[in-house]
Amino acid sequence: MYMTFRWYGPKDPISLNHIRQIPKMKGIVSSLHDEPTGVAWDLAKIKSYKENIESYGLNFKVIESVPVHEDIKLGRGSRDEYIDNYITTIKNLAQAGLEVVTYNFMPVFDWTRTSLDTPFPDGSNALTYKHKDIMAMDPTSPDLTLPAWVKYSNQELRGLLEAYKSVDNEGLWKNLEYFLKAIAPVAHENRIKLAIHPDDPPWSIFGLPRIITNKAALERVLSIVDVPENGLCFCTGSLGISPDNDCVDMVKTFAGQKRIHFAHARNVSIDGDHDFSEVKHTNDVGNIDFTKILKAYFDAGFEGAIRPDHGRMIWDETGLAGYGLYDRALGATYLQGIWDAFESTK
Ligand SMILES: [Mn+2]
Repeated sequence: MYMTFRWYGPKDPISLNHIRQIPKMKGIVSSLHDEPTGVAWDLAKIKSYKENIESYGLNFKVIESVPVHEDIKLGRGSRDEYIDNYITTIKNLAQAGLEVVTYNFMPVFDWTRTSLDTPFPDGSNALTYKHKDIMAMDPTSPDLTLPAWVKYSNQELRGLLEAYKSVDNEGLWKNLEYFLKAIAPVAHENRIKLAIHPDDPPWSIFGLPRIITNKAALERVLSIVDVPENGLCFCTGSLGISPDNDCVDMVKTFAGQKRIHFAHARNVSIDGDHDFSEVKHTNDVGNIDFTKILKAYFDAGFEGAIRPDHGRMIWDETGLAGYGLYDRALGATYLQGIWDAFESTK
């Protein structure tokens, strides 16, 4: 395992210089954030982005993410063009020396929360989700903006929601299958590891299909194209908010099969039926015990990247919700400490 940190590029308020000061920080996870969804990434741009990161003594092997165009998820006629572009991007990333491509297959909305800054008694704040608040929202209301939503115009959003009415869960699986059967063989040839991120939260919102929600779904993804490169970004913070999901068991299974290519470490507290808060990484709170999770990775001989996923805002820090410096740095050192204890006593 090696420790990484997500960086949103030159516009990120947290600098590479600060990130490299975190103890045992080895690498950066990032993306060409200015590229519109669906285009093929230019090799020269990838190379110069990578060189900049590496000039700080950090490696850059993991892309998070190459976004999947909605036309691919919807199975529209234009998807082949976008898949061709995705293939070009995979080849260019391989040529530039990248190793892992993270993606997700969530329709329209990426990770969704109802509050970005719920205050906690200790003076910190963090992201939280209340299902009844989501259910009361009209996603096409012009007044409504929720965190992490792709910024579609109101009209585009209405069009997309309408289009998804004809795509149920099984339809979305078919479209994922079509996509993976096209790109996984290319990833295999080019030694690029594909890492699908589970749906966050792992249930349907606004009537949209969501399919990457549990162990059976992860098994199904891997079976679509059974090559080692077709794998997972295992996110405890997404899968762990469903009480039916046993994350330790899943790490044992999928890391054991060498199909986890990237690990997200986020602790979450289940506050009620479909309600949750993101909490600190330590095992005195929340539903994820990283001593057990990391032991499962350790026993499986996991060699991939891990990163502290979202963190709280502490010490009066402000910035990108979930992506402050301080709490994620604490998370990284906590996780690294657990790992080092396993290493030194094996
Ligand atoms: Mn995650």
